[in-house]
Amino acid sequence: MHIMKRALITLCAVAAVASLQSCKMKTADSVVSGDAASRVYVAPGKYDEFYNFVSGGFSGNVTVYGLPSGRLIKTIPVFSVFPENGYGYSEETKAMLNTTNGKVDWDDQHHLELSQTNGKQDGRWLFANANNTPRVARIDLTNFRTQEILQIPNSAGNHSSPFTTENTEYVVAGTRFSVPLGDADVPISSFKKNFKSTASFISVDKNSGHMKIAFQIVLPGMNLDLSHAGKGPSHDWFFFSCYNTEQAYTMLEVNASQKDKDFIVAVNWKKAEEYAKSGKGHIVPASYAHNTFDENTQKASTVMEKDVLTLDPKDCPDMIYMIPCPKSPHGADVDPTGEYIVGSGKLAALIPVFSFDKIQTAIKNKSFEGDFYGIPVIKYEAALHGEVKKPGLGPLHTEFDGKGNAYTSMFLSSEVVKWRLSDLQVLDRAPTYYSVGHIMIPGGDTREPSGKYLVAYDKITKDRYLPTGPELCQSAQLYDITGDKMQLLLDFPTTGEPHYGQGLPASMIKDKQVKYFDINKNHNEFVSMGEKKTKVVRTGNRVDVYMTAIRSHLTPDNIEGVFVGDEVYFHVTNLEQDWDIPHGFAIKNSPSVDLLIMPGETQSIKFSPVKQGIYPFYCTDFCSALHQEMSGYLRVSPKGANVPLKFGSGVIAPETAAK
Ligand code: RUQ
Ligand code: CUA
Repeated sequence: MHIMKRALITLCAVAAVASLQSCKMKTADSVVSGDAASRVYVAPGKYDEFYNFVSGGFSGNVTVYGLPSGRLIKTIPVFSVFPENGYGYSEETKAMLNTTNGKVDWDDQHHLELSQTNGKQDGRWLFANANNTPRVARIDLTNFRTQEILQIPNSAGNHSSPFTTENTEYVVAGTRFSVPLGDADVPISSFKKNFKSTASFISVDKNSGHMKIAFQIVLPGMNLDLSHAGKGPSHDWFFFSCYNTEQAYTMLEVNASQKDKDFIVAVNWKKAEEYAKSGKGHIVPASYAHNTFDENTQKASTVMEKDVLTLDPKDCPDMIYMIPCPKSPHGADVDPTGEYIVGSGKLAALIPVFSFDKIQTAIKNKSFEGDFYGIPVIKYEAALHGEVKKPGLGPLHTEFDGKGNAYTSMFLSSEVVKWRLSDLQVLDRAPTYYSVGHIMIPGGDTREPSGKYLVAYDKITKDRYLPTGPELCQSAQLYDITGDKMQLLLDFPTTGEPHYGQGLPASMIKDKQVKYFDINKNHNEFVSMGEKKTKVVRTGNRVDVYMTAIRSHLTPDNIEGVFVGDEVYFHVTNLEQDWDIPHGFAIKNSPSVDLLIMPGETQSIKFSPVKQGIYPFYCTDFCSALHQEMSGYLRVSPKGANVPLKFGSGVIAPETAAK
């Protein structure tokens, strides 16, 4: 009977892998212990212990949750326009989305990384990658706003990004799709000859955070997948996983899975830096957009860059080595000591763990098994610390608890597996619901993981939430990892499709938050420094409305003398100097969107009326008891009508400020 049962369970597990629905897995009722609720309960008025920054996948933006409660506390628009607050629509922010292909309003946002000092989180910036139109963004953690977006040339599918070195010297960006350099027009079948993958190293200014592509390493055509920087002894190195070293350009599902092993690409970035400085590189033409938001003028602007410094491994000996890694590796993760590099072959039934020490010895002793386009390939055995045997199916990503343990997500067998770095023994496994992608431990990819919680980001959630038609939410699951056994505490739905996340102790940044912008430092060219400074100015068919917002009125609130065909710009200054008092601005029939103007800030939106009529405008953020009264009227007359420009509040001023 016992044997029967075990056989059934095994069968069930196999079936579950084949089809999640074919077998009823254990439900949360049976795996969540009785006191789980109290451990995620954050009483009203109390703060969460951690911030959890979660990538938005195909939403293009980043969301922020509190842990352990799983409460959504913020959406940070990054690569996608955000009608809710005007990001990407307002005159001030739209340049953030400029690229060499014009304004690109959407992206696929996969991975996040917090800035580090000495291998530890420093709470300054959050970096985000865009896969589809290769870009890297920097978000300021004092105001949770995107400050900078840098496009990456000679790249496609910017997937192995935006991982950082231990002092945020560099943020990397590696190509998932190889492409010909310089957007060359070549036959697809010339892949082997013409297609290249590139690993870009973006330097980050210590004080301002400003990003710049320091150098771009040009590699043979293949797919760079993920990456992580070395730590401590391996500080000078960066490790990229890659697949499709078969160099297939069609039917990759089959053709890119031919070889038993692909590679972990080990890049000595210190050496690369020296080569770049000593003139070993080539400056080649490349055009890419660099967008920055200036806090002073409160406006984003774009600089089109003209070239990039490339490094060819052929000219740079001892800069790159390849380490064979089984079965199309995905994750490349480095443990807190910097000694172990974990590759995750997504089709493998084991997890290879490489030793940095052994890699160094292998390089010294030239224990190579050959080369890949001139890049030495280290013997697998010579680099290997060992293999985790039978960990589960479909290993993807690994995080660390700082106590000598690693946790790997298993996409196919839907579980998180805990194992020991020293002897590679599997210690525990916990089911996920279902098909887990990335996992995250706050600080889990730094020298100092917090080791308290693990969050699994699941791809498929069939039967976990109330059904909502064909599309179901993606979700996150919170585990307590303080004991020997992982304990599932909570499920919470997420926005878009989360991939990687980052977590950090709330105490690190919560007291540094900007509460409002100092109005005296507002140098927006369209600011109104007080209601007396408000005006409406006509220049040809352009009308600039300098407006203020303060509880509970907009000034001016009556405007006449605007005609069909005019281009009207509303520049709204929020005069409040108080925390949590944004005002909104919207006007009837505007195809544009809402503005959400923070205290002390000016935001502008363009409105081009196409029909005559009276257009009410109002504040969209419930700011006071008289919020509903916070409104006004714009009169739009037919083109050429004899209506003088008038504006004001109370009594309409008869005179105009026409130039
Ligand atoms: S990748 S799980 Cu960008 Cu693994 Cu998503
Ligand atoms: Cu201001 Cu509502």
